[in-house]
Amino acid sequence: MVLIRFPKPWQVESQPITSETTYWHRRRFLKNMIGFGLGATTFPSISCSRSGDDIDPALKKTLSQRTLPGVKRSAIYTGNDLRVTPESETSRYNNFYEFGGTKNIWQAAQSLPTDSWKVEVTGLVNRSRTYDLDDLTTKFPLEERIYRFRCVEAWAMVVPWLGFPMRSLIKDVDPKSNAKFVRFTTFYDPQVCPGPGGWTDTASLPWPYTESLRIDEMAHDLAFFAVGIYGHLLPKQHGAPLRMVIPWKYGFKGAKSIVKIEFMNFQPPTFWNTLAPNEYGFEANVNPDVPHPRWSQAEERLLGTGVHPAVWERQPTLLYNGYSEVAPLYRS
Ligand SMILES: Nc1nc2c(c(=O)[nH]1)N[C@H]1C(S)=C(S)[C@@H](COP(=O)(O)O)O[C@H]1N2
Ligand SMILES: [Mo]
Repeated sequence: MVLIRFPKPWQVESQPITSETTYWHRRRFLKNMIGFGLGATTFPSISCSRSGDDIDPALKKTLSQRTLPGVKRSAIYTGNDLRVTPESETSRYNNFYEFGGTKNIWQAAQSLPTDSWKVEVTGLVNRSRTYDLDDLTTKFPLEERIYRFRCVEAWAMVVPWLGFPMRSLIKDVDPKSNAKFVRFTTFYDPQVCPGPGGWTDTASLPWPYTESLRIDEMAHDLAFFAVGIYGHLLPKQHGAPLRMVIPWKYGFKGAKSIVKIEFMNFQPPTFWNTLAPNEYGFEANVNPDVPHPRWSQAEERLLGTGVHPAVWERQPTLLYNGYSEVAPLYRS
């Protein structure tokens, strides 16, 4: 038997491969790792404005110019005690495997076709709905919420999302009493989505990317659908036009570019949980005391706070990512 040593997540992240994908290296594609050099991504230092900070023109082109005027700031999720991560950092350090296996997918994601977007809501509901782009920004009262965000790979950020609480949608579709879980499905078209590339046969992955919540988790006030970020509509790399934001769970629970929402009476299989159930549990609540099988979760690194991910500032991870108000959901 061959023992393989895996790098710590911050070492992994200096390569154009995420720790989530290293599962596949170990399984079948170890050979491919050798060919991967360091990414060409640069990490300029932080600046402090909420938006429009030193964003280079190529990046700026990917950011929606459409602002959402009149959106009120949440009185509760104000981020007053938080330092917002600059948009120039968050909009080019992304996980979106449909468009590549590196963090540097912001350009590749621009091929996502968002023009006549529809989101179908079906399953165990009394009122099935199909929302179009316009519905998503006009049907539910929008608000801005500043949330902490924590990836399972131990990097973290603070982001001002624009959107609406998931419970507004629940109310609109009126679930039946036997609905217990909800499945969220991401756009997928093999013609448009090259997949992670390099390290696996993309066709063998369980596309489309799906995630799921218990219906009581979805009904919690914190559970949010984002249609915008930093005052404007979501750019494609962040999962336009609609993505999930579940701030007390690891980032992979938040599916991007949602096309379908189904209310169900069983827990459905999901993308990462199917690939590696011991690494990406269904519940996936942020917890400093439960290490990932390949690294500790005790600390997190703040995106963009240094010239390279290896030197980003560290801080202790908080239980439920600091959102302790969700604890009653997990008392049996
Ligand atoms: N469809 C889809 N959604 C996804 C992912 C993905 O690869 N595909 N990655 C997840 C992971 S692991 C993280 S950390 C967040 C990253 O969101 P961001 O790129 O907007 O920061 O998106 C999540 N949603
Ligand atoms: Mo993640």
